[in-house]
Amino acid sequence: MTDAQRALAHAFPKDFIWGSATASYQVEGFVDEESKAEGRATSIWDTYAHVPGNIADGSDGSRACEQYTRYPEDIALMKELGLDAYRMSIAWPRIFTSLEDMRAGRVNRKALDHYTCMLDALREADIKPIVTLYHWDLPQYLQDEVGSYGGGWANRETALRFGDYAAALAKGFGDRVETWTTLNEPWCAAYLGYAQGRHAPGVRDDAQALAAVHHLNLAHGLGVAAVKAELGEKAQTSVTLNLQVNRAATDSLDDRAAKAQADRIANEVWLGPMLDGAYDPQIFEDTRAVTEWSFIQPGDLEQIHQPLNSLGINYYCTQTVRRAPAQVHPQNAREDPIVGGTNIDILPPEGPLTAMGWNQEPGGLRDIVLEMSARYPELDIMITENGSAWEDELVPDEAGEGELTVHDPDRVHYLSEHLRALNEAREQGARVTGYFAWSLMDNYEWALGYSKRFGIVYVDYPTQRRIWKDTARWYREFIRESRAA
Ligand code: GBH
Repeated sequence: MTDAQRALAHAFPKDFIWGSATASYQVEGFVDEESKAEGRATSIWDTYAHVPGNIADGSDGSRACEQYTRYPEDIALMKELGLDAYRMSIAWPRIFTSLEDMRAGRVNRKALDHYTCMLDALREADIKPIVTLYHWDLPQYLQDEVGSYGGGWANRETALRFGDYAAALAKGFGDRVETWTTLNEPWCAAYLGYAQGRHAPGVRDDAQALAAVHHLNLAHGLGVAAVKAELGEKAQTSVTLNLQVNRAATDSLDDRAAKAQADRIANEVWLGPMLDGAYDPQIFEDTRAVTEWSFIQPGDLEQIHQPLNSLGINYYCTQTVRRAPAQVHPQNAREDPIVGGTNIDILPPEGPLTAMGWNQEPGGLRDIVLEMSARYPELDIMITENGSAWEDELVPDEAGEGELTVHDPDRVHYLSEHLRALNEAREQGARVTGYFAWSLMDNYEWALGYSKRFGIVYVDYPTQRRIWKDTARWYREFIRESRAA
């Protein structure tokens, strides 16, 4: 750790929350034979992963990091890292294992017991759980057509059922969980899932994607209301958004208008209803050719607009946009057009790029945090994900006999530069209360399978060994320093 990094650690307040994040389908495993007795419905990700060609390495989440059974070991790991908090998600398909059970309100006791034990183990380790209700693993029975059901998030039913699911979790874990996050990155769920088809359920239909946007908003509102109804004011509520940081390619009016339009379809569709109580009417104009938004019903906006305690922001990179010239950029021609934004061109990112092909621009984190903090001064802001993938290589650890490690200076650099940018925002008055590194360990990177590694800890999948990368050691030291002096 450099002196500058040490000084940076000291700049953070003593009660700042240092954490790390994962998601159920990405780490749990336990979906096959052994899990049958435990009860679990198929999720849309099982289905999607089994379609040849959908996943880069043809894999699925059936084993992943086996955290469902290995959580005691993983909590010990968190403890050793010195984490204050663990951001995890609950698998909806484990809680209600069939449509019949869901409709009858019959919760799967075994899954409830499992998460209860895990939450108790976290409490024992003095690690605060930040629980996400939905991180993309929708039960397949809500996607399949049965009566009024089916279509997943394109169907209003799914939002209504999410409200029941949230109530069941609040009832089940209310005395063990303080911070409840309704959704993780509804942008991905709606647009990657229903417009681009790059995520489950693999639909490519812009009108369905916009219906999904609205129903995810509605689900959020119903979820917050259900949690508060069950637990009252002791429950802290939040939502996690991957707010896009769009930069205009030039200062021209056209490019700035393209940026504003990209911001609306990516960010304002959530911020407006959830935090301001309305959709920006310009969004309806932008998407006129796609849908008339007739799925919005009277009372929906009031339902969606619930008071929140905090806003979670996931931040990875920025993108540069411009008004599409008559002849569309060849790079963009391959890309999926933005919903309602075929006149927006996304420019290729500029290096040095991560293994995901994403640019590294810590200033984007500072900017979005300052912007949100100025706009919503009453909300705490948590960085619920931030991290990077690199071509990690296992090598012998010179320091430990026979041990292995990964030297990942690029990841340490990414992390420290983003923390520096975050601290700048903080020092300029932003109300940031926590930071969660994505991810605690390498895991199932969705359509990229196990080919991309975001962990601060390496997972050797065949043996399931957890191996500390340099970043893990660096983060532990950083956290220690921030509490010292
Ligand atoms: C998060 O998604 C997820 O919450 C998490 O589950 C996942 O493992 C993690 O990040 C890493 O991917 O695609 O080149 O235009 C992040 C998804 C990242 C989607 C940035 C949009 C824009 C860059 N977002 N991305 S690009």
